[in-house]
Amino acid sequence: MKKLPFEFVMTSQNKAAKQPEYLTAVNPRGTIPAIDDNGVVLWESHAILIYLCEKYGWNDLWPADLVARAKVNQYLHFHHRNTREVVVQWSRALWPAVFEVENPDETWFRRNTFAGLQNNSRVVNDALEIIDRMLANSAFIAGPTVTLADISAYEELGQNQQKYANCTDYKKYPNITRWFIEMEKLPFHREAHAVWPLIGDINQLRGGMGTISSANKQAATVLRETVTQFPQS
Ligand SMILES: N[C@@H](CCC(=O)N[C@@H](CS)C(=O)NCC(=O)O)C(=O)O
Repeated sequence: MKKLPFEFVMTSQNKAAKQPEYLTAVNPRGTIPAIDDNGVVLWESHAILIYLCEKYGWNDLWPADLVARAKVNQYLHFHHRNTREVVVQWSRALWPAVFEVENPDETWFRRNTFAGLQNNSRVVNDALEIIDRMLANSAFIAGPTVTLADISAYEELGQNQQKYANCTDYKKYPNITRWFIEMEKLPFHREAHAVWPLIGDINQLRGGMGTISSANKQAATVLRETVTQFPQS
């Protein structure tokens, strides 16, 4: 969005990110994303986003005004144990395709999905209802314009839409649905999310992890080509 040049390094959350060199030099938690900004190494997406906004003065996304910033922060704290749980709907729909298992039953799901994430549909429904209510009061999550709150929420929710992964039913949430349309208008939306249409409806996914991996590689090429167009400082 800000045309800041960067080098995108693709890794794998289950392999490369769990190797001792990544755990020691980048992120002891072994998760992605992480950033290395000339030796400043950070992990946790919200910490990375705030660091970049503060470094480059992107006060539209991370307002300088005390109260406006507090509203963004309010959402960012809410995100982790609420919106983030939507990932369960993604993994529940995705796991059978990854392992190429047809018609898995509940026993299979119990064995193959994260224990703490089972039966969480109430958390997800509550989170979606709360976000929908927030969006009833303003065009975006923390006020009248796009902020880090929207970017964080959208990365979790946007991919599950019917036209992409198709694993969350948003019909009950008219404000979220309206907000999706606005988020899609942001600069470089298509380039940043090239992987979404490439993977498509995950209920129809064929080829398991191989398909997901090649879609990610193709999307990374789109991203890298886009970044080459940005002015170098
Ligand atoms: N709270 C973290 C979540 C990071 C996270 O869970 N990343 C996933 C990929 S989307 C991951 O690396 N998972 C591997 C694991 O948990 O071991 C953030 O916002 O950066």
